[in-house]
Amino acid sequence: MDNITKTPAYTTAAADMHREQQQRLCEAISSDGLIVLPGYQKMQLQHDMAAPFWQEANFLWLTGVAYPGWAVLIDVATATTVLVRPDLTEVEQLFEGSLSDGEAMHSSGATEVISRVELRTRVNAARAKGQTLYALKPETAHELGMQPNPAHRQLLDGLQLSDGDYHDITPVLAKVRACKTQAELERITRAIAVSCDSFNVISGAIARYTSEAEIAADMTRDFIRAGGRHAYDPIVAGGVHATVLHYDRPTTETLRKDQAVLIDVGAHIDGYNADITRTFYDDATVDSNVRAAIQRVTEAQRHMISFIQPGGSIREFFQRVDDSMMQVLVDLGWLRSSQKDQLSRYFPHAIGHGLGADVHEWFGGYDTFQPGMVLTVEPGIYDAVREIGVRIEDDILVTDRGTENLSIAAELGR
Ligand SMILES: [Mn+2]
Repeated sequence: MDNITKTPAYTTAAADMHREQQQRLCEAISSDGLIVLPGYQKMQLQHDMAAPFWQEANFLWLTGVAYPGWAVLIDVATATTVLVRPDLTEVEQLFEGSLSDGEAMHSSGATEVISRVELRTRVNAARAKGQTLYALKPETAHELGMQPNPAHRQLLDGLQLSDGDYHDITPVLAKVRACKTQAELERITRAIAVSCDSFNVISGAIARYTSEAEIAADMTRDFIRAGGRHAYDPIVAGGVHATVLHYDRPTTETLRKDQAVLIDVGAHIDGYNADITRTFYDDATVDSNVRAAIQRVTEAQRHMISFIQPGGSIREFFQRVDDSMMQVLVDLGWLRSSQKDQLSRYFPHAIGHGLGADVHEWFGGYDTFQPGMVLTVEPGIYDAVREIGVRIEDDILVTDRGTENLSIAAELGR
């Protein structure tokens, strides 16, 4: 217990943080009007069992309301925020409880809570007066084959809004959310601190862990005890399992002592996420090729972080990363220097992504790094034939002068 950091409570109250974010969004929208956005709907897991609920990140960022079926209405001119409660049946109330109007206003800074019927009345009145409506265009398909959450489509259909009736503020929201406020950074830092503590418990005892499941279980315990949950299904992958990028089925099989174990785990606490990867091994027993791959990726990762500067080109960063990764693979003998076109065979994913209320965020459409951005830097190399998968991932804050590695406390281990 004593090795778990006791981080202080936030200095910024939730309502103040969300009010600031509502105002930032309104300032970023150039003309007056009404913003109408839904939270996610509850989704079915099995016949009468709901899937674990995750709130839509834009809605969570604006309101902090982490219950299903809510919506928000914001008047851009005054930044006045009104929450819309879901119509819950008695059965739903009985089984799942609900958020009271008072609690919802207290955490979000909203001035009022209205019904779905009243929402329709207000939106119709705004349209009759010729006011502009702002909403998020629903996703229709996903490259990973997922069904989109129906909340956005249902809200627009319920208000009888078709594509031409509203302005899509997806890019505006992404841009505002890309740069974090001090209050957001406090929360991100806390999610990262809890995660780092858990990583260090594992790395300090790595030779004693005999299975992926043991490691995943201990980290889950740490996160729940800290009032959080996993930001995504934990990836604890021994040996060849680490060559599956999102391997999320930790087994009780005995870990091989000559192989490494890749751990890509982050805590979600109070609406914000960590996303950290370490590849641990037992120095006494590990295969020398595995050790060399981990050491080389680790050195390259540290070097890449130094490529990031406020005002620096994001495109140039990606280019320099590719050059570094190519050098790693040449040094390890996985590729020859003439095989630049083969880089994605062993380095098949992006070097990183924004991190905040969503685990995977955009860079907000910016061409250059901005102070307040938080991004992951996560080079990895994978080869199922060699049974080696290595990834090292840290969470990096862009500051006025350079960068700060927020997850540096998670030791690289051995
Ligand atoms: Mn990541």
